Amino acid sequence: MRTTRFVDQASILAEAGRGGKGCRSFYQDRWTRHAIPDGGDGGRGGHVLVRANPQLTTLLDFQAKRHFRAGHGGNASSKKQHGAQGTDCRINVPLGTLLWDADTGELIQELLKPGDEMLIARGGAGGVGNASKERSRSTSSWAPSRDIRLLEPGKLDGAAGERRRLRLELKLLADVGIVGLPNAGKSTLIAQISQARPKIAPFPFTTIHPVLGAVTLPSKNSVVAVDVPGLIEGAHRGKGLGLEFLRHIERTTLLVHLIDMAGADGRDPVEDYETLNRELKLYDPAVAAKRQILAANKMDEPAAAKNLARFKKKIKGTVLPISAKTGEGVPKLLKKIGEVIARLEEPKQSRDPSFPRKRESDPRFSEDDIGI
Ligand SMILES: Nc1nc2c(ncn2[C@@H]2O[C@H](COP(=O)(O)OP(=O)(O)OP(=O)(O)O)[C@@H](O)[C@H]2O)c(=O)[nH]1
Ligand SMILES: [Mg+2]
Repeated sequence: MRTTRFVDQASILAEAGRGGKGCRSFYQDRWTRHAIPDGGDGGRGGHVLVRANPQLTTLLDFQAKRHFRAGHGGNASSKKQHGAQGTDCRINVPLGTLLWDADTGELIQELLKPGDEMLIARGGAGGVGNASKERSRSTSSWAPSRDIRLLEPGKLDGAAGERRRLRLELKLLADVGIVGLPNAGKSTLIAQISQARPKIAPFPFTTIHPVLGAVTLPSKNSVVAVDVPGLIEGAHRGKGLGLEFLRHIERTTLLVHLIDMAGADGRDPVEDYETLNRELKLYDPAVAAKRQILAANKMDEPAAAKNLARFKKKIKGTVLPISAKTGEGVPKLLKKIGEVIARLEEPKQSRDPSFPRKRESDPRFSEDDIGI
């Protein structure tokens, strides 16, 4: 599903429900005339939970709704009738969402698998009714008049529910990140290999947010690719669309580095290649050290063959010539992606989730496919 707007950060307030009031009531025993406590307990307040929902791909909904409240617990009544439990509130977020405590700045949890659920604000306990006091005493030493005096009135009230301010951050879960300068043909490639239909146009910054696509490999395995907006020289200083969307390639297993080999608008493919790697490094050395498959795009253009020969002389490593437009060379690229993924795949959980951008280097990095 394609959303019209992509949002990958949000702030929300979660308020769990208050516990219901316990009841203090007595009935008089018909024969002994003793007053017997029969007040029920208050119901627990509802919890607020966050759940990973694979149907979602953006945090857009949290621009409209930011305040989430669970239901309060019901009050108890006589005849040992307990109050109803407050309704839990479930917040659905896309896979790959990180939950941060907005007050302490601590990472609470990453939600990576469908159905992963995390309790973020606990509902208050229900108040204790006086019948519950009766249960804790031995029946033989039970004395009704003393019991009335001993019952602490404070305990009848339900406890307040937790209240928490959270920051949500989405880092898409994808296996393959397609990176390159603007106009390199990234969107053309993802449209060629998946059902994704991003906008394609002969000018830079056509893609303004990441686009996911499911790709079937020759081995029949399916992987998820992400097309991220193009980077330009100075992106780390906020030029162009900046590095804002690079968080979405942090979890990928490998990168397909696409180079416009036709050198449109007088661009030099070698320079383009170096610029992109430099910007990746300035963003996060661990991202720059990710395994890359180099693909020389636009090989259907007349100038491409000469440029490729020059490129190969300067940059060591394998370069796969392709045309994202005609599909030429694309099956070979998919085969290569399959081979590399099979070797590198591992659970997509960052090893140090509290400091996702402070990883020093990635030991999966090897030099045989790339030139850095
Ligand atoms: N001749 C030729 N043109 C291509 C090829 N791949 C892409 N193009 C053209 O290059 C232009 C840019 O393609 P896009 O796919 O939009 O490029 P992009 O890398 O997604 O660009 P941004 O979203 O701006 O970063 C379009 O006019 C495409 O038709 C190719 O293999 N051969
Ligand atoms: Mg694009």
